[in-house]
Amino acid sequence: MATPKILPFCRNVVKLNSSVFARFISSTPPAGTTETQQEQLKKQQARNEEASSYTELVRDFLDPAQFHNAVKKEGIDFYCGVPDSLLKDYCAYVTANEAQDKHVITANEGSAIALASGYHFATGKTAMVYLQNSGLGNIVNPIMSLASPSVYSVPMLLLLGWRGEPGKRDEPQHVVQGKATPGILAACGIPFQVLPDYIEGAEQTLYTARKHMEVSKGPYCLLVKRQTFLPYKLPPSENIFQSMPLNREGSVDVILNCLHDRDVVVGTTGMLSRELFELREGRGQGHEKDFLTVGSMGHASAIALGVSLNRPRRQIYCLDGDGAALMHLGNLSTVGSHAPANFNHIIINNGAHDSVGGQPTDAVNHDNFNLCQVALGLGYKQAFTASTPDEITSTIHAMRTSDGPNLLEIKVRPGSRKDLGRPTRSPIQNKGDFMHFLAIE
Ligand SMILES: Cc1ncc(C[n+]2csc(CCOP(=O)(O)OP(=O)(O)O)c2C)c(N)n1
Ligand SMILES: [Mg+2]
Repeated sequence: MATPKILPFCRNVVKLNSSVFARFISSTPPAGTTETQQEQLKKQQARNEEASSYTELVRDFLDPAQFHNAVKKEGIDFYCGVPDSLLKDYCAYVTANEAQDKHVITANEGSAIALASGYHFATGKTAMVYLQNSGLGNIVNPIMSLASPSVYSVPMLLLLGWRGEPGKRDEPQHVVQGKATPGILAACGIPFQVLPDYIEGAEQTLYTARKHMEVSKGPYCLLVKRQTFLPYKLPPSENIFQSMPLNREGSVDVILNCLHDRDVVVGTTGMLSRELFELREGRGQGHEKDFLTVGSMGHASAIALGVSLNRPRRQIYCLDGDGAALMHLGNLSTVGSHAPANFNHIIINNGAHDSVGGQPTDAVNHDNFNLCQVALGLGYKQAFTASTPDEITSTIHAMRTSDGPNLLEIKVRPGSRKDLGRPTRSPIQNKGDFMHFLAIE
């Protein structure tokens, strides 16, 4: 583990803080921020002003543009990874400002490590891989057996969103992962330090990272705490998803109208499961029919497969996301080859990682991207697409009356309610309720 180097300018920290303070309190919110973000920023500016000469109480933020320039100065000019909500402003900046051949959003984090390795083999240069710490599990194998200094020795800068950082409120799965994060990095032999939230500190840290990678010729990681970056909002992209009649929550509402009492639902990671939970509340229903896959992104379909193979008389509906389905696309092959007749895979496709900031997935290339062909090619019996309430309703009825596995891709527009809550039942309670429900013959 790297011990952070004492910064030469630490002695000037008060001077620095006051200059940052002056810059921050006098600045107008950056372009591209939403109204809520602007309000939050104004509140923070007011708090900073109240801090007055207690400059140590002033909160700093990293400007994504300044940070990106600093990254480039260290010779890094290729970026890949899977988006994260803590990194969303930086990811949005990279998505909006980097050329397509310099920035690749990969299907999963492990693939980003491999892609960064290929980039290094071809150019001799160092890439950045960004990811949420939930994705650490996905990178362990390619880090240990590909990038490690003792194997192929590939330098790469990991930018890791630290969900569940000790001392911060977060969901149970993130608390578990957050606590384990430094230990996992250490066990993988990856040196790391926290990314400072002010530009001079960030520059120094990037310099340290580069020097370290020059010597070790292996990965180096910067841990990003929540609210490190100033807001940066992705400019709206023009694609067919924007014009779809329903958003994700609207489509889940229509699906619920089509389900029967004993039908089983497995919801994917992110906002879909939160919306599913709230829709049930709104209907005055319990939550026992729904397994909410709060973590384990991409694995909802395998969970649903495990249920469907062992509860053949129940209809199983896996409500998946495009990003999640792509993350572990191999699951579709396993479903196709085991072919349970009661398996219904509904992929709510908004062409984006909507839950973590709306960065595009490969599904956004709707002209040459076809989930139905993939599913049929892997052994699903039927595959449909729909976008209106009527199409969804008639397709779900058709799926019910014929043997699966079935795939329904619902094209929706990105976006969610601003007041979306979080499930009030814990994962353990959810599991208990769900198992009771599955036990009913
Ligand atoms: C392994 C892993 N990587 C990244 C994340 C962070 N994450 C949570 S939801 C999500 C986006 C999911 O996109 P999609 O499946 O298309 O659903 P949408 O949010 O668009 O409804 C991401 C990247 C995670 N939870 N786990
Ligand atoms: Mg999506």
